[in-house]
Amino acid sequence: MKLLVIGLGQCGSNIADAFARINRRARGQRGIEIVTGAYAVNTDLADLSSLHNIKADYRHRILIGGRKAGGHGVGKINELGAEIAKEDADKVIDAIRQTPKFFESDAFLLIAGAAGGTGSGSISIMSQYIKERYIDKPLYNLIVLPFEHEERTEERTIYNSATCLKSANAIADAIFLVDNQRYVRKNASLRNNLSQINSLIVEPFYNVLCAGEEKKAKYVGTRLLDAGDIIQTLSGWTVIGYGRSQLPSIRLPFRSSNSFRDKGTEIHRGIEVMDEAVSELSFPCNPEDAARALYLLSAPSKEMNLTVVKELGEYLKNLAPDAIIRNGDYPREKSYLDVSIILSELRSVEKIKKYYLEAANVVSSLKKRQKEIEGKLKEIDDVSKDVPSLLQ
Ligand SMILES: Nc1nc2c(ncn2[C@@H]2O[C@H](COP(=O)(O)OP(=O)(O)OP(=O)(O)O)[C@@H](O)[C@H]2O)c(=O)[nH]1
Ligand SMILES: [Mg+2]
Repeated sequence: MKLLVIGLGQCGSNIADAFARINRRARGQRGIEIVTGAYAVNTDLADLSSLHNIKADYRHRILIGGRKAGGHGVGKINELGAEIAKEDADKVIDAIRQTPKFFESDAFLLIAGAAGGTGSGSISIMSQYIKERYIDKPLYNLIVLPFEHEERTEERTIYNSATCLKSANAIADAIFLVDNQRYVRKNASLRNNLSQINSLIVEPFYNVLCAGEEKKAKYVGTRLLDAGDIIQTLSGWTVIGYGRSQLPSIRLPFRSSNSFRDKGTEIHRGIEVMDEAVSELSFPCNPEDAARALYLLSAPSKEMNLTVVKELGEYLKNLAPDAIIRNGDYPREKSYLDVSIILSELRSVEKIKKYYLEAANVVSSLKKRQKEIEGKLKEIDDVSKDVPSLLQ
């Protein structure tokens, strides 16, 4: 599957840059393309300059809101991000139109951080413009939710996240949810290493996107996972995850790979890796809430075995009993067994509900505070009425 990737704001642009990097890797290692074009859109000129993989011209690194933001961002005011996106959407559409391989793109992927201003405010607006223009192509969002410490220290964090999620959900065909906090659970030092988090965010997409693009028969699985399977799976709130295990480099010569014991080990290893994929999902959710799911087993062809694929399917069915499950096998990895999982059409996501509820409280407390301020200003006005003004 080939994506046309557009990153909005700093977070979105950095992750789009990471997609451009895995595309380079796919081209170098496997001779295939998984990204038809990668673009960064921002109100902040310095952030656009700091990217590494997206082409460095103005058509790929697009500055918006020049007059309103002066090249310095919108300071977390996502309403301003939305307004600027409406005014400058044409710049992005123009760039997309000129993508040389545009018609090879299977879908759009727009990316943003929910808690900021530019990306949070512009992702739904840009999605709307692009969708109106290209009605035939699916359009997905990938939205990054903030670290816990950001939620505690800045009131706008919750408000921006909730308004961003609600607006995006009304437009995008599916939204990949990514929780920054998930990546610091195991390794707290990652909090200060956004580029490493970004690599972890894009990694599960690598094999999923590559599998359907392989042309050589020896790399095409018995059950090929292609763009059609992925598009059929993606709908509404979505999470992605993957697990991997290094395979032992030497097989004991006296055991044939068909032996009962080897099969048991392979199944066991597959299940362990799938367990890891489920526990490393990009956003906290209950797999039972998924109405659609997909898994891809990638391993060297000699390790690939349909019994393992089938066992993994049964295992996933137990975790997500209501889901329609699609699957694929991909005989490409050299020394790893790798399982990627997508859970989609999640009917309930507790953490999103929490954002909505807390944002509603923020809105009512902001209204209350505004009323108090207006009352106090009126009080001052009232007591000043007998004081002459120098302006008249
Ligand atoms: N995973 C990840 N999160 C990021 C990155 N950069 C920023 N964030 C998160 O994104 C949120 C802030 O959004 P930004 O993208 O910086 O904001 P912006 O869209 O540029 O908007 P303004 O700067 O307000 O104009 C915070 O929750 C950050 O933790 C990144 O490279 N990777
Ligand atoms: Mg910014």
